[in-house]
Amino acid sequence: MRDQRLNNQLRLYYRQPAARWEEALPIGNGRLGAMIFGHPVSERLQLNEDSLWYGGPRDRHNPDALKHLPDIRRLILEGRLKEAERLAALALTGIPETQRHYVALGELFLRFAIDESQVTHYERELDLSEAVVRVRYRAGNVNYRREMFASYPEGAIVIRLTADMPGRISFTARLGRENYRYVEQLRTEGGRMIVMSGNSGGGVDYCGVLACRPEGGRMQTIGEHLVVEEADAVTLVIAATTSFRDRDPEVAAIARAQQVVMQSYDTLLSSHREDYQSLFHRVTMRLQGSSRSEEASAQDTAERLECLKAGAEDPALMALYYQYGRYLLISSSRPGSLPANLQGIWNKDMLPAWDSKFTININAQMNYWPAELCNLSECHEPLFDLIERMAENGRLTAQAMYGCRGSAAHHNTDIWADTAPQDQYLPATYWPLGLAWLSLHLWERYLFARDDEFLERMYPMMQEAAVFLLDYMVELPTGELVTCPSVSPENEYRLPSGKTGVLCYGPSMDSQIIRELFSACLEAESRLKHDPEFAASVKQAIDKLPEPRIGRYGQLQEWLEDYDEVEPGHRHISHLFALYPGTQITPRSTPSLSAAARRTLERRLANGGGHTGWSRAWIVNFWARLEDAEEAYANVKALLAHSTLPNLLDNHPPFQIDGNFGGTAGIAEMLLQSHAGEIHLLPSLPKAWPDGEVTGLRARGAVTVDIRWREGRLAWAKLKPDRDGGFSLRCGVPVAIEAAGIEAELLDDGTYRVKAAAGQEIIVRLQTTNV
Ligand code: FUC
Repeated sequence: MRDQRLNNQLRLYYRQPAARWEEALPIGNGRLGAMIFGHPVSERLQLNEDSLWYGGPRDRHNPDALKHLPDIRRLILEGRLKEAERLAALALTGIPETQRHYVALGELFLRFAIDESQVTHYERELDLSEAVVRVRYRAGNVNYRREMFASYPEGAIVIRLTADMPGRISFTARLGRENYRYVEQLRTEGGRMIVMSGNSGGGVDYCGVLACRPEGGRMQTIGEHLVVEEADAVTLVIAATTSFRDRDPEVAAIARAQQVVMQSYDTLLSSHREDYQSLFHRVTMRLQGSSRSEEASAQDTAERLECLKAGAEDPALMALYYQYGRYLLISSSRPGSLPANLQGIWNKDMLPAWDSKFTININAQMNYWPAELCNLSECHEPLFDLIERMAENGRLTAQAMYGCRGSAAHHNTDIWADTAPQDQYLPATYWPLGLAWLSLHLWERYLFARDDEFLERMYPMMQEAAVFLLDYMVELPTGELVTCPSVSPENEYRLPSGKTGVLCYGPSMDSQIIRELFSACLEAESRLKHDPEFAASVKQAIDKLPEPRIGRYGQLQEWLEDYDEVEPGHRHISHLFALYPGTQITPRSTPSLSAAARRTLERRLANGGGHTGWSRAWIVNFWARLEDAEEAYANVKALLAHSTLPNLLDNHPPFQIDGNFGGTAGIAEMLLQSHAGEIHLLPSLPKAWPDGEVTGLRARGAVTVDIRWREGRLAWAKLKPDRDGGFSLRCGVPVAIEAAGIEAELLDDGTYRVKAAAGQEIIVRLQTTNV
C-alpha cells in the first residue's frame, strides 16, 4: 500500500455531487464505462458499452470514384480547383456519406430513502491509485458510503453500498435510456435483476443487466423497479454486452452479472485493484514547485482548477492531470476492447458530437500517444486490432476508389473499420492517409518494445499502407512524387489571385507521413528481409518525396507551394507532423527546419491556434520536442485553464478525450524523449517544476527510465533495458554513470554511448552534487 500522502495526490476530490455531466466522474474497464454523479438521494450512473453503435457494416464506396479520378487529378494539377472540388464531392463521397455512430447504453438510477435536508459531511472522490469512486455522507446519525469501480477481470461494474448502522439502506433502482425513449425491452427477472435489451439500428443486439445482492433486509421487484428495504449492505452489479462479441447478449450479460454478484465484495475489489494497479503503478510522478502542492491535494479539484485559471501555480495538479490521462487510457482501452473513441467510452448521447467515432486525421492517434512512453503498452492493443480490420477493408477502398494495390482509409473510421470517406466536407473528407498514419503506431510499438515477433506479425499492414501510397502518388514535372487529390487536414489555402482552395497535391503532412512510413518500412525490411522488391521500390520513391520547405514568413510550408492559409490560426497543425509525432525534425539534426517549426507555432498561436483541447495538447508536444520548456509549460497551463472541465476531462468543447491523452503524452515528453536515436533526460524541464521525480517511463529501445531532479536540473536517473545492447544517453549536465561492468563512453556530440545487458540497472548521477 502506498503512503497516504501519495494517495491524496492521486485523487479527484469534490464536496458536492455532480450537478451536470461535466462534473461526474468516469470509471471503465475498457468495454464498460460509467459517469458517476454521486447524488446522495438520487444517484445516477450514465452507462456505455464500447461496442454499442447504431447500424451495421456497409460497403459505401462510391462506384464512380475510379472513373473520375483522372479528371479530378488533372483539374487539380491545372489549378481548376472549383471544378475539381465539385467533381470530387460527386464522385468520391461515400454512399451514404457517413459512417456509423456510437450510442449510449443507458442509465442506472438509484433513489435512496433518506431525507435530503438531513445530508451533511458530503464528499466524493475518484481515487486514481485504486480506480475506485467513493461517495460518503451522513444522513441523520448514519454514515453512508458508496464505492464503485469497473472491474476488467470480472467484466462488470460493481457498486457497494454500506452504512455504519444496520438496516439503514433502502432504495429503488431502475434502468433507462435517454429518458426512456430509447428503451426497447425492459423486464425484471427472479425478483433480483433488471434486464434491458434491444437492437441498435439494425446493427448489434445489446443487453444491459443490473443484479443485486443485499445483506440483511428485503429485496423484490415491482414493475420495472428493483426494491431494497432495510438492508445492512448491498452489492449491485452492472453487466452489458452486444452481439458484436456475444452471439446472445442477453444470455451472456445475465450470466456475467449473476456470476459477479455472487462473489464477496472484498474478492471483487481485490481482483480489480490487483489488475488495475499492475498497470497504473508502473509510473509515479511528483512535480513540486514553489507552491501549495501538499495542501492543494486536500482541496476540491474544481476549486483547484479555478485557482489555476486565476493564475495560481499548481504543479501537483499537473501531475494529477498526467496520471488521470493514464487512468483514462487504462479505463477505456484494454486488450479485447475497442480503442478509445472521441469520448473514450464516456458518451452521453444517442447522436454524439462527431458521432463519437474514431477520427484518424489526429484524434484517435492522439489517444494513443501516451501508450508506450507512459508504460501502458497493453492499452495500445485495441488500436492494433482495429488497424488489422481496417487493413482488410482498406484493400477494397484502395482498389475500388483509386485502382491501387495495398490498403487505405480516409479521415474517420467506425466500429466496422469502415475505410470509405466520411462526410462531404472538403477540408477533411478527401484525405486517404488515415491508415498510413495509423500504421505508424505499429512501428512505434516495435521501437519501444523491440519485440521482433510483434514486428513480424504487424509489418504486413505497414507494408500494405505503403504499397497503396506507392501506387497512389503521382509524379510532378519536377520529378517529385506527391499525393493527389489530398488536403492538409483541415485547412484551406489562398492563391495569390485571392481565390481559395482546399484540394491539392502533396500537402506537407502527406509527404512527411509517407517519409516516416517508408523509412520505417525500409528499417523493418532490413531486419525481416520480407520483400526485397518492395524495399527497392520504396527506396526509389523515398528520394522523390518533397522535403519540408520553408516559406516566406520563415514558417514551415503547409502545402507544397507557399500558399497563405485561409485560417492562419487553424487548430490543425498538420504540417508539423515531422516534429511530432514524427521524427524528421529535431533541434540538433535539422536546426533550420526546427526554427521554421517554431515560427509556424508562433504564427498559429498569434492567430488564435490552440483553441480546442487537442490542438493545445499537440502544441505542448511540439514545444517539448523543440526543447522549449517554458512554452511547453505555458501550454500545459493553458490546456488546464481553458480546455479542461471540472472533472478534469478535456473540453474541445464539448468534451472530447483526445486532449487528456495528448496532454499526458506532452507532460511526459517534457521529461523524457527518445525519438532521435538517443535517450534524452529532461529535454524540456520548466522553471515551474524545479524539483520532482518520475519513475517507470519507457524509452525507445525497451528501456525503463526513472529520473529525479533538483533545483531545475538532473540529479539522478536509473535506466533499465529489457534487452542486451545499449543506447545513447543525453543528460544536459555532467554526470557519472555507474553499473557493474558497463562501458559508457562520452562522445563529441555530448551523449554517452552506454553498453548494457538486459535487466542491468544503470545509475546516472549529477557529477557536482551529492544526491
Ligand atoms: C476533427 C477536428 C475537430 C474535431 C473532430 C472530431 O475534424 O478538426 O476539431 O476534433 O475531428
